[in-house]
Amino acid sequence: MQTIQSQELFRRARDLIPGGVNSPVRAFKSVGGDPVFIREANGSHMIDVDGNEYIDYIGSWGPMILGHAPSSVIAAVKEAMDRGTSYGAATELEVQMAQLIVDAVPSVDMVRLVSSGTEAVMSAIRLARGFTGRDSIIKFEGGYHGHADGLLVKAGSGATTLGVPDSPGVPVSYAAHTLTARYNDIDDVRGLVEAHMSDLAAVIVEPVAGNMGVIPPKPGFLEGLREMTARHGILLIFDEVITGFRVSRGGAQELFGINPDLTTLGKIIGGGFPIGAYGGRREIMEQMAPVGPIYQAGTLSGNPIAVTAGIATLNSLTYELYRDLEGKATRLAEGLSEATRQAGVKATLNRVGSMMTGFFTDTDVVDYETAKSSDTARFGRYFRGMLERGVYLAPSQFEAAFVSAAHSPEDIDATITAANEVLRELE
Ligand code: KE4
Repeated sequence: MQTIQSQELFRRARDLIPGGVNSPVRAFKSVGGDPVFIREANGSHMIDVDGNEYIDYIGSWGPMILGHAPSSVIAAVKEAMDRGTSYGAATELEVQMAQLIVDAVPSVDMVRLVSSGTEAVMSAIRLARGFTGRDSIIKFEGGYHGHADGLLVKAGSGATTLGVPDSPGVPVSYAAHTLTARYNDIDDVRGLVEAHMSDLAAVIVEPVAGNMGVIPPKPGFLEGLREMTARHGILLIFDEVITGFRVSRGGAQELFGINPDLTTLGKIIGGGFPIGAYGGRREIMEQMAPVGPIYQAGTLSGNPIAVTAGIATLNSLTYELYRDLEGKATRLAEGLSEATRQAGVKATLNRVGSMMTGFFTDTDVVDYETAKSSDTARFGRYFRGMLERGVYLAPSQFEAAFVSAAHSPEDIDATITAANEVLRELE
């Protein structure tokens, strides 16, 4: 596989953009080698600037549940563009999007659109603090909720990948209000709540962790969070930026039957355009300006093109699509697990719906510590072997792979074949 054009672009990019990328995890730093530069994508495939073609399991880190450039979304966006790209004024499209989210997400009575998941989480935390009059929050070690200052404490995803889970530049005074607990350890949470309950505004959790690699909630964990927070007037925030419309149409809260007080969304609801959203109970949401006193704003919030792409995407997410995704993801997970057994390689695979992560370890991966104990160097060699065989996984152990509606049985079989080859030779 030759990557001459990518190498030249990476050389130029590093001179102009920190690390040559606009988001750190794209730099391949933790898996070794240099990133390939993508020229185009369609369906389940991406093609790089040297013409190499890949079966794509990043899906833009979650948004592309339909696959790349789905015709329904592209047609809707093209038609919308002729009416202008941004007005900075209210539109019917935003009403339609709000209705779609309220109808789909069980706990959401009202919703506000913003332009990224980070912005959604930042706003939800401010709302929780303003609604409760309290300052502290609990997040989980390895949880990633975007890069707002107070959330870059023991953060997962790229922060862990690059070894900066507690980023410099965050004032100690900010981080002091962010307490951290172990994921899937309700007793650890209970200890923090009992010690800090008078100052706790919220607990924020990824109901299925996606930023330590995929880690499902243990039975009773989310239920325990719900019961404990309700009892102490602490708001429970489900960060469903990944899981929203991913693990089911109503997200993890529908899948597990647990209603948080606030929900953050992103990724899929924008169909590949910049978007985020936060929503929840009416009495809480009506604390937001201009109805209530808590402020949040955005030039491109509810942008008509992003919302058009989001509406076209959500309108395609049928019951049959999720059933099809489950079948494909099951087939892939079983094939990959069998490949590691055949190769005699110690590995475990975590999956919820069409999001999954393989870890090179023989222990169950249930939290940040067990995720970090896996052999990340071996993951890097596996990643590069798969890339050379035309399979593009997430370039980090601490991310999720996503199956889309566009992945064909042939894609799944080719991926399993590539895995068998790579694992047989894996050091
Ligand atoms: P964005 O600001 O990147 O749109 O969303 C932040 C965010 C919030 N909450 C969760 C659960 C998230 O996973 C994310 C962002 N996800 C990462 C990948 N795991 C985005 C990819 C990147 O950082 O380049």
